[in-house]
Amino acid sequence: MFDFYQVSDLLSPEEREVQRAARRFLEAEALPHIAKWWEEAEFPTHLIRRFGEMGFLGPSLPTEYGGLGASAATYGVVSYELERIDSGLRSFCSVQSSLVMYPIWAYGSEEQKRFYLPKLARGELVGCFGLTEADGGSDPDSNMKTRARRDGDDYVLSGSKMWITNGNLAHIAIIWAKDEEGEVRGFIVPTDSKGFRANKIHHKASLRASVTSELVLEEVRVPKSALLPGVKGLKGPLSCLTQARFGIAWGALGALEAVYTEALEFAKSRSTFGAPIARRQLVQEKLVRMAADHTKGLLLAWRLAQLKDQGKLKPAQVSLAKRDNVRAALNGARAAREILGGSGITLEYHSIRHMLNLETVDTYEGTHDIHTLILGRELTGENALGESS
Ligand code: TGC
Ligand code: FAD
Repeated sequence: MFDFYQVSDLLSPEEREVQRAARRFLEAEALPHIAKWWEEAEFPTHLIRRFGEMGFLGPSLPTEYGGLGASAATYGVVSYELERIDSGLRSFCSVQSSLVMYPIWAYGSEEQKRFYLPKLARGELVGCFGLTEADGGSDPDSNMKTRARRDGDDYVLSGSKMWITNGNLAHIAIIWAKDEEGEVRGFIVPTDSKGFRANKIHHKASLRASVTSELVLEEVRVPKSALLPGVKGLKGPLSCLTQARFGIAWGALGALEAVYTEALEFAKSRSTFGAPIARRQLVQEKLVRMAADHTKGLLLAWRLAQLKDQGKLKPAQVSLAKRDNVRAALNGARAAREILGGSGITLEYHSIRHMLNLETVDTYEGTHDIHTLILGRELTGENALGESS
């Protein structure tokens, strides 16, 4: 494991053991097959229950609801190990843990928590999170056309969602819609409801080992007990994004470790002009940049986990870590691909797969530039996002 500043010494023995166990499991069960799954645009559904057994699904939630009551860093190291194999595996677990289990835990009724959370933790049920719509995901408030109309004891949902991870795998969808007062509300919608349709998005050149879908809701009727009663307004979905972005800040570094170690090994064994390319200053500069970014990113992620456990975490701090760690991983993957030369364009090596995946990771959960503007607003008090924000 690459850990230049021994950040793992800052983890508890339990956190280190979770990380070791996750690495052992994923190296045995996923690493040998990931290139094939990615090439064939296949998500390994047979691993979902195994992820549950390993405690990858909602580890931070209390044990009474099926979680492990684990620390923030535990969720972090699990995300790291998953994304060290592929961003698509981390995405599956991010959505299930942070975007489906978290809102049910934070905003659900006791009945909803007891019914859904243990099944989601075991991987018996899969969820997805529908916030983004086709007209501009960066501004989910102004662009939200999905509506929830009250009709007696029911709500009737109409609209569509775009780019939804796990959409075609999910048994339930957390759908964010505006009610008749124009307030954003969250609903737990069974995907076998009449009028609900998921259309798989094909021809992706990124995150291919992950299912991405369009969701269509045509007058989908759900009982009022499907409403998440504990939150109103955009802060509902945005608070879920804070949880997921925290995991991504760790996860991206797993991908960066994978491409760095691959490029380092290649550079040591590849000789041109009478010496290994690892002896060349231009190659060393790229490797040093990757190692430095990984080291700084890990310290950032670890400190963020402490702040999270202490209840002091600010969303803008998460924006900084998501923005910088993902861009560092993307730049590292591009450099690793370059060090590998022609070999770097094939799926025999991992770097180009990580590089292409990280293009999505740089875009979802708030694009790089949106996080820049969130941080700019935090630092200056001036809003450069635009008129409606
Ligand atoms: P703004 O005025 O900033 O905020 C509205 C209310 O929300 C609160 N808030 C937050 N709360 C918790 N966590 C956060 N990160 C929060 N950010 C804001 C805020 O305090 C306010 O509360 P209140 O009580 O005053 O009402 O709203 P805005 O319209 O100006 O928002 C702008 C912006 C840019 C921050 C927001 O729209 C944004 O984050 N846009 C990016 C959208 C995004 O990230 N979408 C991701 C969709 S899900 C996804 O990509 C899943 S990929 C999963 C995978 O496969 O891994
Ligand atoms: P837009 O918002 O249209 O942005 C286009 C470009 O304009 C970007 O470069 C952006 O940075 C820039 N831009 C936008 N506004 C500004 C501004 N004010 N100033 C400067 N530049 C600006 N969403 C979900 O709800 N659930 C999911 O599970 C989910 N999974 C996803 C999986 C994949 C594979 C992908 C690709 C996306 C997923 N998303 C999901 C959606 C994702 O969150 C959005 O793609 C993202 O928020 C950006 O929205 P957009 O694609 O509509 O781009």
